[in-house]
Amino acid sequence: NAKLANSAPGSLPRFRESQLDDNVGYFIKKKLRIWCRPRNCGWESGKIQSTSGEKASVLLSDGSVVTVPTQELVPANPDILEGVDDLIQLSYLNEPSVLHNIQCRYSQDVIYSKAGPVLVAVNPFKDVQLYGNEFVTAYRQKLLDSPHVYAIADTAYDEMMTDGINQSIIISGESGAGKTETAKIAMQYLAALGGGSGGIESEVVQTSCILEAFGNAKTSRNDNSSRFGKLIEIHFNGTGRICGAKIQTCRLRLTNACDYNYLNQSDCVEIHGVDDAQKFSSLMGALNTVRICKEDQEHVFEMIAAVLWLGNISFLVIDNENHIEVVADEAVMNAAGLIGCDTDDLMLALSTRKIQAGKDHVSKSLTLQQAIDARDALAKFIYASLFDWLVEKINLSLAVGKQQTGRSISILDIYGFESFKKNSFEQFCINYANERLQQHFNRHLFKLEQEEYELDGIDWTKVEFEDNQDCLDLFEMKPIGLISLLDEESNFPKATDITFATKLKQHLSANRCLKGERGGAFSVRHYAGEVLYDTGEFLEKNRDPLNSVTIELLSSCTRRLPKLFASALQQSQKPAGSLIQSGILACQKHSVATKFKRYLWSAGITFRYAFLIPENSAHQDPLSTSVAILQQFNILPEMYQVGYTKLFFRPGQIGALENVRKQFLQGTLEVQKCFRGHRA
Ligand code: AOV
Ligand code: MG
Repeated sequence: NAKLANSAPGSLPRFRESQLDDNVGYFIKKKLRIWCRPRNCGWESGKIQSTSGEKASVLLSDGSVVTVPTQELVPANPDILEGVDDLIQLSYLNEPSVLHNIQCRYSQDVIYSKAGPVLVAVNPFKDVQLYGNEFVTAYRQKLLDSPHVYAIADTAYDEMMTDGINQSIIISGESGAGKTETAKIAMQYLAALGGGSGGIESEVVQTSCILEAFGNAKTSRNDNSSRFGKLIEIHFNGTGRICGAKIQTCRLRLTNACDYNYLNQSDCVEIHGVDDAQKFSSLMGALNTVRICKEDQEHVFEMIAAVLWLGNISFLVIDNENHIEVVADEAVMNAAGLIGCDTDDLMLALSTRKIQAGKDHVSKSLTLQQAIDARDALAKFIYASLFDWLVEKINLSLAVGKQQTGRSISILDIYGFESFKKNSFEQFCINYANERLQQHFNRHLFKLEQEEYELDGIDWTKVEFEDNQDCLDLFEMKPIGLISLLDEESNFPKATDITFATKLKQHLSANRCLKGERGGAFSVRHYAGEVLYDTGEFLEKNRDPLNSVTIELLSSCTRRLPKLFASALQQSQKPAGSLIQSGILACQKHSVATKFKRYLWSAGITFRYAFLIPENSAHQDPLSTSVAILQQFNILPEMYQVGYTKLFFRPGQIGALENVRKQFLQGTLEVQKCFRGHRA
């Protein structure tokens, strides 16, 4: 069940596989291990016994002998490298070696590994003894240096404090991989480091409880699946104490109304091992912590109740054309009471819409399907607005006393890649957001990095990685991409899910990432695997079905929140286009707002250590000075390369340099203290 939090299995970058090529003879002679995929499924390790033409006979570890094409053999690492902390330490960096190393660690409950500057986390699905005050202290004091979220957060904190540069921690991985838990662990560490007397750090930590209570839902892949993406920005003052925080969310606004009323429809209202009463009391505690007053807390639960009652509203078909009227039962009465309007007005809003006839507006009865859509749209709107309002409240509370210090650490946690048996519009949006994040990751980790090596004339082995630009183009190209075609069809009155699917096949089949399927289905080849989408309901979900009668009704409600939600909607300057566009614009803002910076290779590395070298060499040209520094630190030539403008270090070297620097500064401080003492 293991999943990689930072890199879903399908998204492992395609490392240069170090094929055996001409070295087969050497592997036979030295009896070295190799990896092969004899049955075209999992990787197995074995030793080559002999070769004949293009085929090799391999003795597997279970004693069986198989024949495999020689070019499919991949070298295995020597035993001495088994379970190394950092995947970069592996002599052969290929898929089976990476997976084997991670599995080997995981079997001993070591869930974290490193891949250069990236932390790879595997979901343990149980409590592992790796967190808490003792570990926080150990990582803070650098007594522990094994890969950990704490170490990542610690580095971010140090970099922010020493260089004054804002930091970002980006967490990616498929649904259920452990992103949200990882984000919370990072937040806990930062809260422990930056805790002061104000108590804002505990507010920051408790925001997760509120956001999860309203923004998460059970899916078949994750009992506590985030249905929104969030970027938490934690602000620090000059002495490193937390002085405020800000949360931005991008939410699909697509929470399925079926999940509410129909909470019973999913057949799973309980989650094994989860105590709802206890969770509820934590939620109330958290609402108090972020200063949401008792009255507002009541309003929140009234809105939840209104959403549930709305879901129970039913309709009666009254003519041959499927027109309806609303059944006047307790559901509609309770819903109206909770939002503060007349029952008749709510019934009218759910059964009619206004259309333009010449200069006038006339009322037109809704059909059953239209009425169901209108009811669900209202429920979704109230729920989504409630969530946004909560985020706003939390932000207000977190900003209390905030000074603009310019020092912050941001943590990005989005909804992870999803592939179910049936995938609809929600998965389409979620997977698109992940595709964008993956590109951000690829660009910063591989593309920009390698471009920099090239510019600086560094001799390195090019890392092949799978660029997902084609897939992004499939979604984003204008005028003909998945999103623009979807918008076009959504605005076309006669369009159906099938006409949409047909258009996709007609216009987009040239893109290698799209595959037309039977009926109203299509597949997309995502970076993390192929997903089959069913276009059923795509158009409705993409349209904004909240009609003007409903909005008017909400603005005339006597209750504060519905009124507020309606005016926020009227005021919001939505970008032209549909819901999906606004959702995606929000996502883009986040991923652009979050800059991934590879800390090892930052420019300006060079003279941070210059104070340690002899006076005369400090006046030399930059290159000679740099080399003098490296010699001073006994850094071996194979641990770095000299570029035209920068020095490039192998992982770990900067840490070593930093330690020496710290010791030196500490020593200087001690000497100064001594000196002052003598003078006194
Ligand atoms: P996700 O955020 O990546 O999925 P979560 O962070 O919600 O996944 O993790 C799913 C579940 O895995 C949690 O509820 C925990 O039970 C367990 N888990 C994850 N990390 C740990 C850990 N470090 N220690 C113990 N248990 C853990 V989604 O939000 O669906 O994409 O949208
Ligand atoms: Mg999550």
